[in-house]
Amino acid sequence: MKRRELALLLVILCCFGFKVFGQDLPIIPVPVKYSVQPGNFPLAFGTKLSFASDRPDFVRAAEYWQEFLLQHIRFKLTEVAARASETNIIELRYTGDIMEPEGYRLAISADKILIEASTGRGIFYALQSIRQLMPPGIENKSNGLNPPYPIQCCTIEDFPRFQYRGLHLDVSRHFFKPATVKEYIDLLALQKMNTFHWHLTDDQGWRIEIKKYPKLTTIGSKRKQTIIGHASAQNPKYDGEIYSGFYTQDEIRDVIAYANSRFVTIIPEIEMPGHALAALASYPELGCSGGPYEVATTWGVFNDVFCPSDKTFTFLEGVIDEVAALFPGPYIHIGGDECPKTSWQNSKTAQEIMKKEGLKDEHELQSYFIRRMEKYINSKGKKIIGWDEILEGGLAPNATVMSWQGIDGGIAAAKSGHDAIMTPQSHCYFDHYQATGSDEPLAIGGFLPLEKVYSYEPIPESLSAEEAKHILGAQGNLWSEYFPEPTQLFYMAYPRSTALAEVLWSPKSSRNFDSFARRLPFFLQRLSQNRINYGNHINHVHYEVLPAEGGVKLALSTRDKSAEIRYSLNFDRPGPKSTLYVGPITLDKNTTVKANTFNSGKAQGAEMTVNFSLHKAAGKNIQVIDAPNPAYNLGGVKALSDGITGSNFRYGDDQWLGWNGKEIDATIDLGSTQNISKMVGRFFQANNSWIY
Ligand code: TNX
Repeated sequence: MKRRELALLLVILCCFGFKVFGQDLPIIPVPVKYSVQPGNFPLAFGTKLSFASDRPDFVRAAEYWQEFLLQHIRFKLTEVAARASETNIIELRYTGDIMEPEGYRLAISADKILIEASTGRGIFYALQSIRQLMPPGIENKSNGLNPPYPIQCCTIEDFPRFQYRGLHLDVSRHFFKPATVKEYIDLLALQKMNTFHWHLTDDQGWRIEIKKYPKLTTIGSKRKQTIIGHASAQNPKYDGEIYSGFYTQDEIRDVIAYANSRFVTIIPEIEMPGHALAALASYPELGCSGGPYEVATTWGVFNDVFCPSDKTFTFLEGVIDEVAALFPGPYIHIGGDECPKTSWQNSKTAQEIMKKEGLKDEHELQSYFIRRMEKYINSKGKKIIGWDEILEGGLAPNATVMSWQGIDGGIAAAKSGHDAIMTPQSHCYFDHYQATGSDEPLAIGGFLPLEKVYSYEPIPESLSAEEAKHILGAQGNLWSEYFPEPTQLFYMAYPRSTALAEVLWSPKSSRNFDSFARRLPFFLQRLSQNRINYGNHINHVHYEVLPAEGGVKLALSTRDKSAEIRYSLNFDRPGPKSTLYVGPITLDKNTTVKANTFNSGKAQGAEMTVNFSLHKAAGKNIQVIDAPNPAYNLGGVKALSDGITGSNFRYGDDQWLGWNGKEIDATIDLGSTQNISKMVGRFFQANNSWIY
């Protein structure tokens, strides 16, 4: 080879090498340590599998993998005994030297994949990393992809930061079939989460068969109708249709087995003493007034709750007997949240119990209720978890607190030596809006975009290192009032739960939103191939209004750095040939700006529309004396005079501001003395949401 050719080859090799070595692995959560090598392992017919067959959890991981491959690429690997010289093999090897119980080491070279772990769980997570390295197309069970399936050569060392990595699902407000629940579990395991919190009972429906109390499902699983639209609407309408659904115990067992094959623990939740209307409608003698009660048809908190009578405890113990026998996990969640005390205040039975037990108020009665149930549940060999209201009136001795109203419940629990799981509404409620567009589907309220989830730090600053050990992890909650269908559920859960998964698994020091955003498209492709609907906001166009002479300038941006932004100013839908955005757009007359992101000529996000109206105050500096209420201040005060007109107010809106008990005293600086003939403001009223 001539010297010039050699030099050229070296340059090419260097470029190639740089590209390979410099790249991210498309794995979420990002592994603790990894390095990428050139080449790949070609998984094909004839690829072998060996595993530590004397270890049941290794066998379970191997069976999962064989089943996964059969479903997705239509063949299994040939099982062989491990031999050092074997090539074209995936080896699941036991190693005692990996201390983290969920950790693994993975070495992928062109002729062998070696996974080492001390548990089947670690092996399972390595397999999820391999799954994410395989072409996304294989996710689609009817894919036409043929082997070999290339798997990038690399080495990985990985283990989770937190032991509790959960997702919750409310199946009471809306029922999700076992097949959907399984899909939900499969995806949470794909992102290395390990706990599924199954919210099985609430006011709007009892969803688990209890053989001893058949009316829970013949009556309690049905409501006569369901509210249409938001529960805060002035004149709510109802659909007039019976809504029902429950899981038989066989179906529950089947879901448990499915979760077990994916190393997912299920925590069943049986709500008490509040959120109990469905149970009371079935057995009215369990309420303080004796009923009759009706399974709820709207959303909210209801005054009728379990009466703390012996009848109630006998009933709940009967329920717990069956629940404890069904679910193999260590925890039973007993709810404990949002229990109004009015029915106890008005009840002779409740007041007598308070007297007899020396309880000074109804909060102590709530605590008595929970402690009594805890004792029973402990006697069944299980531990309780409750929402943070179980702190009211004194915490039950062995309880774990799920901190939802903020982080204070978690802090109080940890400081008193109790375990806590963090699920603050501010960062973990995936039933809240994820974007501000007026095309977002109706949600309960709030505003929780992807970045905010990603920025979540589960360990509160005020805890010492010792106390922080009680923070087991965190969980995303999916309350289903506003998403009746699986497609809507997944839209709310993804990719926000993916962001939380990385928060919970990856080291705090490697958390980086730009890196996450680069890896996310691969994960989303995988979801698409599984026909999973998700919120595709990573490549939305965001705008910022900048002041400019005679109008404003509109700056556009997107978090997807690989996409270009194109826009139109004439109501046309932006297409791949529309004007390319290169810098802030001057707006000096009434204009509608529409924009989208494009990659290889294909629209990526949802279209952004901004209606600009020119007036003297547009884009001018505005100052207020009292700041808006933080819950209604997403766009900052400049939203009042940016020239952009808000549409109908919705939660998560960044164009409307709200003040609570304060005057709106604002000064707009027009920059010079000007004649004003007219001043226009727009106001919004929604009495049921306390907006006047
Ligand atoms: C509060 S979080 C509730 C649920 C609702 C949810 C809606 C909790 C323990 N209770 O009953 O569904 O808000 O976001």
